Amino acid sequence: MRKIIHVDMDAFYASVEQRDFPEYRGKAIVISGPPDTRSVTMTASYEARKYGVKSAMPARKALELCPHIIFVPPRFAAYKEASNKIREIFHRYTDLIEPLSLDEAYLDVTEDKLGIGSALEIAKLIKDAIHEETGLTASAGVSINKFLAKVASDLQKPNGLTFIGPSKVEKFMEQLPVEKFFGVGKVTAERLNKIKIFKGIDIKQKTMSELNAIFGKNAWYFYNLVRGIDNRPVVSYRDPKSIGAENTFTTDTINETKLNDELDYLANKVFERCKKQDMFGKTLTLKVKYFDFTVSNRSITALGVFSDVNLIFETATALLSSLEIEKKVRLLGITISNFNEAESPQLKLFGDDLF
Ligand code: TTP
Ligand code: MG
Repeated sequence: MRKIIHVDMDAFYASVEQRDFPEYRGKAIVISGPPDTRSVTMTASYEARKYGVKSAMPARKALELCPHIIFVPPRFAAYKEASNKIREIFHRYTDLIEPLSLDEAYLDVTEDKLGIGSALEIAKLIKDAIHEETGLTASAGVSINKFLAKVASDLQKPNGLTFIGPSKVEKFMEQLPVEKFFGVGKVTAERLNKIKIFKGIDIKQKTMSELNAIFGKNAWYFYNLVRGIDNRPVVSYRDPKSIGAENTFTTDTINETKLNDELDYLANKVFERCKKQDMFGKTLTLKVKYFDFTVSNRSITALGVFSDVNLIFETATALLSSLEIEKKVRLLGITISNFNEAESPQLKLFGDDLF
């Protein structure tokens, strides 16, 4: 049985602003561009949420809902700094940390560095340390897998701590409304409700073939999930040396269009991974494995970082043509390395990891 904690900061950007600017404390604020632009809100303080203001709505709408709301521009460096601090706190207890965004991470504390043993106790210590050292509050969920820990962290926000112990997992999943399930958005939830699926138990009562018809390739995931099983590991992203993607062709090919299409696909995949980990490197390596299993690698180091999908694609195609391929290709791969975190042009804001 694993011990997983999910930590998520409360109204993260807004809380940092309220911490740093006392005049915003206790006030309805929203992190966003001005309302007379096409800006979209990033987050709202809990005071503003009472009026229905939330993330990802037009700034104009936020003003309509709450006429006295204060618009605050984002200060990403401050959020990044708080994010680094909370990661440093996590590392006191485990190195098995999977950040999902600046303000959110999974921790696997099945074996913790200090030998504390109780995941609930560790979660308390982490929340206290975060409060003491950053002046911000976090909510945490503690359970036996990632799914349950994440749902739990949301149950008693803000400043919540929710534990779903092994003996409570089955009941909890049966009662859980489908819209709380990972990957089930509003549209899917409505579709499920139409076929009388409202809660976990309604999924549990379906046969595997019925689930196949409803969820397609994710049927197994849901079959297991309602039984309290989610075996996705906590994957630590800390300081990878390289980020890459490769793919073997179904049939070996020397066709230029096919090779370039594949590079396009790989460039997108690598770029998504770089974004997810907020790591952009200066060196791109193209790997070509031929039908006879011989391999060529070509690398190029740029002056700046590969922070754009087209640049990755164009560089990879240029490297491919420099190889003057004369035999059928079995596999292509693109890898980015040579990271320098300080130069990362982007901050990863939020993300998910199932679909
Ligand atoms: P969330 O954790 O989703 O939200 P939150 O921390 O503001 O509030 P909660 O207490 O409900 O957890 O996102 C973390 C930060 O990411 C958030 O403060 C701002 C940013 N963000 C965006 O910029 N755009 C978005 O659409 C969302 C959802 C978040
Ligand atoms: Mg949050």
